[in-house]
Amino acid sequence: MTVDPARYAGRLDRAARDASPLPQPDAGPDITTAYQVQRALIARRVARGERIVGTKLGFTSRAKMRQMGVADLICGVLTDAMQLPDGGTVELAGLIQPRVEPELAYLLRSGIPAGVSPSGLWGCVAAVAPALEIIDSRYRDFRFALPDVIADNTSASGFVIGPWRPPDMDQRALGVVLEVDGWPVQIGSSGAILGDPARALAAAGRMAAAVGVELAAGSVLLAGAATAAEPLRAGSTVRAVVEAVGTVLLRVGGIAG
Ligand code: OOG
Ligand code: MG
Repeated sequence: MTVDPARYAGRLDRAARDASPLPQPDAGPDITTAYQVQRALIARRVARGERIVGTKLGFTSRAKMRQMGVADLICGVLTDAMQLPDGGTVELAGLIQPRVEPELAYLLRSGIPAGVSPSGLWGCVAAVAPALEIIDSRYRDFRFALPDVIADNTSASGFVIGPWRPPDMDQRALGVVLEVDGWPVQIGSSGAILGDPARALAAAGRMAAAVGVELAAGSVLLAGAATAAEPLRAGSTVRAVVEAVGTVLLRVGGIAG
């Protein structure tokens, strides 16, 4: 199937705005075309006044690959309209099938050069914070092949960042807990992120160069979920706790049912 990136982006954009999912494409785009669709999708948001504030990686942990049935790193774009304040409330109306996952966020001091040395890597990072990502596939039932989810801006929908702090702790094996209403529902380790989140930073440098995404100074990088994602439920409170890094909180609007 030949895919017209602008038309495909228009369909994905409308699906998100109408909160009405698309059926799985019979034969989606190839990976290169999928990133063109993603760029066209972001261009529509920018044309509406949204500002690009960061980049996200997806499928950096086995837990996520297993949950979604795919096995390759992907990257997407974050805009200011997707960000919620720490402790803020997300409304479910307007979303299709939102899920939440615990992440580490990095504040970039500079771009990450492709092939940067491990010691040079941390020089590109100003701060680290606990984060929650809200994902919401525009494909029915969260079912897609890899190019489809790339086109859909890697299911990006929202994100919350906790307090920033200097990235001076050893980040290879920090406990990560996703809590809903005080109960731990997913437990993992920062080591689940490619064995060491530093590898996610290096991968972001490589991927950004390969797919033409800019890792700007002052922008945010979400390194990818350390655990599987959980459905967002009305009236609940979600918290991510990352050992030695901190906690971040999200409230879900509506009444628990
Ligand atoms: C794609 C997004 C993956 C992550 O952290 O691995 C992602 C999806 O699960 O629909 O954001
Ligand atoms: Mg994620």
